[in-house]
Amino acid sequence: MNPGANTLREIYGQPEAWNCCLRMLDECDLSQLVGSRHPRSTEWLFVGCGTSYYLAQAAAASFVALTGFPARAVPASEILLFPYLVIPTTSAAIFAVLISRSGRTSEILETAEALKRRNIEFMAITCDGNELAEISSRTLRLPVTEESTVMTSSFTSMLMALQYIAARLGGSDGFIDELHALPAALTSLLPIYGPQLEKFAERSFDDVAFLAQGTLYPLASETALKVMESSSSYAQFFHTMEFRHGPKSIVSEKVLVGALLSEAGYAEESAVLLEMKSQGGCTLAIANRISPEVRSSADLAIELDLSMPELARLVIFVVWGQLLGSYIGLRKGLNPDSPRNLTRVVTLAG
Ligand code: F1P
Repeated sequence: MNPGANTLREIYGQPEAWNCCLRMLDECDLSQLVGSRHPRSTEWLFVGCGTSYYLAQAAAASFVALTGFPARAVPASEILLFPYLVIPTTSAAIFAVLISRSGRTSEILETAEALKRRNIEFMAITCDGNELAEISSRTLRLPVTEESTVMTSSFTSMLMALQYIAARLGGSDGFIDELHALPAALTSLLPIYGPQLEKFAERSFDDVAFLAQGTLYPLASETALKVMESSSSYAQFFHTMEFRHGPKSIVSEKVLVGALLSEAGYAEESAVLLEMKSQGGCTLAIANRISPEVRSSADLAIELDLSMPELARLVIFVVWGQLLGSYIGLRKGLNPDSPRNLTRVVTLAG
């Protein structure tokens, strides 16, 4: 099989994967999963490792935005190593959401056991099921099959499903209609920007940084992780405005600065990207609408031009980093399907 064939098939297959998940969610009795654990009376705590941790962050932010109640995200290791910081003895009731494509990551399985010991209820969301589905009495298993080591369609599908649940709890049926428009939206964007990213990936960089704020920040984190995993390149992520407070000293013509630009913060965030271009960096802008100034300055501009609200199109923001990572990996002669030093599941010996 050609290097990267699985990863690319899974990235380009996301519209179909999302359609399958939406069909399943429309049929699903979500009250069975969530029970009486409404965010009004219970703090939702999203937990994952690696890509699933950034997914947890994006889900928590979506949850806050859609329900108006607080929610947090932590890596599973924090619950295991520093439980008193994550769940202090006086904390209010907690409902945890354990996120794992494989359902086999040992930190997640140990977290499930630790929560059980403390009588903290949780639900699981997974693609493969495995041991996590056995431990958890409330499991949402999505119809997504991924062969690649790196998580692409599993990330976007699980995030979309958690947004779906948040919208149900928040009473935003209109938001669920917006999610149904995602597969067609991505189908029309992929043939435009896929080839442009493949061409863009011919350039080589010494350093890569992705920037975003608000609900887009976890997507910038995942974008950087995809570039690291799929191309064995070092990539960092920052809150966009924080990049000015020191990190910008890395900028040169061999540095790629990519920005996922929000609507609310467009003026301030795009000013950072323009500044990095003026300091000699190579820039990539991803936004729903791109202003003429950013378009003429950026080395690549990806304009989504979608009518749905920003929160509903979060998953579309990460697809370009998935492609960029894979295409850089291929250009470097690597196989993005099985990146160096990585395994599909991380299990730590006890
Ligand atoms: C999460 C994860 C991935 C990473 C690697 C190992 O797994 O850490 O983020 O790319 O392949 O697994 P999971 O708990 O979601 O299965």
